[in-house]
Amino acid sequence: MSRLVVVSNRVSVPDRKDRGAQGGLAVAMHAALKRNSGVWFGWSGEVSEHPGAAAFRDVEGFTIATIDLTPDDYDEYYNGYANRSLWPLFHNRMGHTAYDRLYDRGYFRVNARFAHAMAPHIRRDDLIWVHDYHLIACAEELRRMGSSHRIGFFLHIPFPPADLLLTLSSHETLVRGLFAYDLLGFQTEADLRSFRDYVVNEAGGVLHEDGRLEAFGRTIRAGAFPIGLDLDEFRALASSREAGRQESRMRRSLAGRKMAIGVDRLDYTKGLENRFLAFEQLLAHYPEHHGNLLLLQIAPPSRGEVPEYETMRADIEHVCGRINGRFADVDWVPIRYVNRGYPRRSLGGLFRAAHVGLVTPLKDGMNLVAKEFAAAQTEEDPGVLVLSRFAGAARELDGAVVVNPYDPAVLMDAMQRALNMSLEERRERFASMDAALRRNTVADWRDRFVAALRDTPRTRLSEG
Ligand code: ADQ
Repeated sequence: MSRLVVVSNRVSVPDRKDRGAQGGLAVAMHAALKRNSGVWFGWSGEVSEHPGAAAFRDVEGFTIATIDLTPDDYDEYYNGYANRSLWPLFHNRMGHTAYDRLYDRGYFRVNARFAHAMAPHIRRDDLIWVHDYHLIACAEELRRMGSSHRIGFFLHIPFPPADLLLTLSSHETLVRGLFAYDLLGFQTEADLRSFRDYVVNEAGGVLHEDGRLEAFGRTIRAGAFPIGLDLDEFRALASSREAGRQESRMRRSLAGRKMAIGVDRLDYTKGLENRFLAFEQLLAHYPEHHGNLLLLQIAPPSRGEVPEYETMRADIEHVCGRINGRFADVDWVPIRYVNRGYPRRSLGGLFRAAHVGLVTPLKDGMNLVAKEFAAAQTEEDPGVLVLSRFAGAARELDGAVVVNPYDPAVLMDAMQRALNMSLEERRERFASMDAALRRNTVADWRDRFVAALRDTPRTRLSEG
């Protein structure tokens, strides 16, 4: 069987001591790499003036290969084009998008460096699977070097509408880069539609009846492959002793009050400010919640070197402080705002102690926290998930209360409804979400993508 080569910005090293510390995605990739004696290739996380060749190390049954970045690479490719241009634009946040030629050049340079560093280590029959927006241009460089491998790409974040993509001067270069792959995977049908729309209406491409897309002299396949959860693993974590301890600790501190919970990286796409404003309206409209309800928001900071994140952090702290000042009493604070991450085991316990899960991003590729909240619930007394319609997860989790996160009044109504929902309705909703989680686990997602990639015909070099 052919080897699997996974390429992503960061690699995840298996942790034998604490499997629960790894996300489901990492665990699923490790299993596939092990099965295929594969290689996981990515950035080491180190920045150095003179990065050498790739460093290799063998872990349980597969190989990890990493390269360092230079300080310019780090600024232009990682903090620049990936996190200040592509990330905001692909999440419909044009106001946060940086347009900077230096970033463009840095991105394509580093993508080429990835390709050159890995090329000597790829075998003839390897399947190559590239992940996410950091490395869109990787395959094109491999093709330039003569690669005729089957190469697939999965985009973990949304694909933007054409009008937004067109604001990037490098839009055509990017999409041409995507056509160097054999198979493209998106989180949802809506993302796939946005991509097709660009290809057909902006790039003069053709959508064939069987779904293949033709443009830039190549014909490729593209499909929706929504990512799933390692359901058994997460359920086991949520039932672990540590989760139980965290749940009891939380319940003791709640002392009979109800709790809504949010767990997000501190990111402007996650809709935290709107969530807080909606919670404020809830307290203003329904005084019965005073002293009887709290919002626990866990939000570890991320991307602190990107200026937009600093501004957003200050804005959120301001809103949170104002709301707490307005409503708090000597023995009750409405929002507990926590800027640190918790191990996934603990999160499972906290999710179980919550009556409502608030997952209200303004835009999100999938959002695994939504699936994790649903998975952690028990049939006896399930909590209610309030979920943004703009998260990919909303297309699958039809048992959630689906909301428009931009409108605080809508969000307030949804919270009130969730807090007062009958046990019968909560159980029905839980059953429907449970079925959706079972239908599509992270292993199903991975296997479907790899099988589809294996099925694509090998690229003829004259095409490349
Ligand atoms: P992310 O934007 O990182 O991922 P998400 O899918 O919500 O977002 O979370 C990934 C993991 O991080 C989850 O397993 C979650 O438990 C953990 N996590 C998030 N916040 C945490 C916190 N405060 N403390 C501890 N752990 C936390 C990108 C896309 C998503 C897509 C994933 C996978 O942006 O839309 O779902 O990739 O494809």
